[in-house]
Amino acid sequence: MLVRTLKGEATAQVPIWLMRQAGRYLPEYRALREKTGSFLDLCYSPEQAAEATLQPIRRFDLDAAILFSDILVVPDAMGQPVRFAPGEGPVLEALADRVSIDALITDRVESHLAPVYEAARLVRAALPEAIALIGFAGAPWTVATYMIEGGSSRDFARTKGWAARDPEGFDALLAKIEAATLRHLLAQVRAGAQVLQLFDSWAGVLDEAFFERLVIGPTKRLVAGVKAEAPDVPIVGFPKGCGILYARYAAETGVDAVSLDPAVPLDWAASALQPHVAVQGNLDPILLLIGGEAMARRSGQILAALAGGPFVFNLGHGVVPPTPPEHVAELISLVRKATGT
Ligand code: 1CP
Repeated sequence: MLVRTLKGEATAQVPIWLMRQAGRYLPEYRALREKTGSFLDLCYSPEQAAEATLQPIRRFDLDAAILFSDILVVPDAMGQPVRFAPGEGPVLEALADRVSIDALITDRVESHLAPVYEAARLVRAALPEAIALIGFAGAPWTVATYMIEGGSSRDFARTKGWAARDPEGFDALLAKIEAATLRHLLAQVRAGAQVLQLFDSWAGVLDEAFFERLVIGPTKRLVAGVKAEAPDVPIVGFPKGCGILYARYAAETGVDAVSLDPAVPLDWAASALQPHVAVQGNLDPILLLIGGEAMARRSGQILAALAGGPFVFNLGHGVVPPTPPEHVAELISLVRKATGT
């Protein structure tokens, strides 16, 4: 059902899955995490990554599983090692110059990330047929920010500075990330992924000229690359926080669907986006954390505005760790009841 909805078919039911539906808010994930080494060790252990992917599926009536991995496995595969320091987020040795870009390798994605694809195969084999497997990657701009800043950032000053000062060097970096990401997405499809999502978490910090060059351009080329090999796999783009630039993203990149952050107005999404692409979203994860009446009211508004066209219920960003799992069950049940499924 998810696949059909994302391709724009008017399905009778509204599919639902949640970004970060696996992870720390689940006690069984915290228990698994105690038995594994680092976060990356977990991502690279096929049985354990498959287990983390399947945990929310066992607990909840979801329409899709998203492979348990991370967007930063791609720089790791390109020869820029990533580690996740507890409580600090990702740490990479920041790219410094053209020489460090030239040293990146794009052709060992399939071998370095073989355990990730093995996890996808295990998950697909264990999933009921009606539940879709979603593969994903970071979009090149967002991945580039981590590679240049050496981790998370507040202002992306180094990355934007590089893009402005040395456009050819920066484009060479984006082209390398694009090539590695295309290989990563296609390998996930070969391993059983039926939907792909591109996370462009930092698309919202760019002006329109940068957005066109650093978000729309690379996304359009990646989508075309995937479509050439896997035309039947729908692609969801998530250019978080980009405001009315969602309209250009939906019209120009070739994605089948856009995932909306919580700030996108519902009526605007219905009139400006939904005629062109399927939409997914956009409950504020904090309302899932709070639960109860506030969550129910806003979910009703989202469904009323968007369920008339191709629509997938989701959050506007990932589940936050203190979320009570019971609220997830409550949300799914209210979406099922409201849409007669
Ligand atoms: O167990 C832990 O403590 C590690 C926490 C964690 C988890 C559970 C990280 C570290 N990544 C993940 C898994 C993850 N990351 C998934 C799994 C599937 C699911 O959704 O259930 C996905 C899709 C991602 C994607 C991801 N990683 C994004 C894009 C989405 C978003 O959140 O905007 C980004 C930006 C990352 C980078 C990342 N990974 C982890 C951290 C702490 C960060 C940095 C986030 C930041 O800079 O704020």
